[in-house]
Amino acid sequence: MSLTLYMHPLASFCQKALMALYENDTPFRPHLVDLGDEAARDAFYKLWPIGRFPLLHDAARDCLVPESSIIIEYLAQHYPGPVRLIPADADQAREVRLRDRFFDLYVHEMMQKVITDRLRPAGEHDHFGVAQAREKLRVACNLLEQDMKTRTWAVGESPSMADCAAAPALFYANLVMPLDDAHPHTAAYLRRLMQRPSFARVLAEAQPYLHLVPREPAHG
Ligand SMILES: N[C@@H](CCC(=O)N[C@@H](CS)C(=O)NCC(=O)O)C(=O)O
Repeated sequence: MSLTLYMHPLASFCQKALMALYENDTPFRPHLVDLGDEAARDAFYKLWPIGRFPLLHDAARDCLVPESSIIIEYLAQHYPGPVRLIPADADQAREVRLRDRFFDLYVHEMMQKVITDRLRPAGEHDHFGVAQAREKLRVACNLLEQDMKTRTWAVGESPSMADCAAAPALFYANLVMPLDDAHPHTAAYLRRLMQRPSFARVLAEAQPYLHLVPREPAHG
């Protein structure tokens, strides 16, 4: 087994890469990084000074692959399986990449902004930034809601990289802005994603840590 994934089961972008690995039963060694542990943090920053995970190491090709989308592209190229997360058709592949960007930039990062602000010390909150992120998240979900009226998956008839991006982004977004309230088709899409065995496994592995997600805004 040549692949090692530096990750944490609670970390949403790691969940995106994990879903892709589980979709194809790709063999890999999970390396859990506890960023709260100084030694583990230092070791990880030595590998990848940007300090964000997931990070994939492939001993067979002697390379490090950061960034969840690039990891999925790498797996599709070098460790393909029966589930084609990047379609062979160039136009469909571009559509998948567009949707992947949409979920990362306008759903995932907006959700992250809202949740990580809750971890800031009193007096250091970015109320303006959080309000902006909530509004962008709402607009993104409005757009998605139109699409999901007629779609099962993000693009085409089978799950792709875009669905791997959607799953954790929508799972945590739902904690910040309950989707059933105004986005019923998006909520139904999230339920489909949660029933997909790959993401169900991701969530089962995150379960012991989920209580660490701050649900309520901190004061200050
Ligand atoms: N664009 C990156 C984002 C990765 C990211 O934000 N990872 C978070 C965990 S979900 C992280 O490493 N946070 C730790 C930190 O910022 O210190 C990707 O797609 O992999």
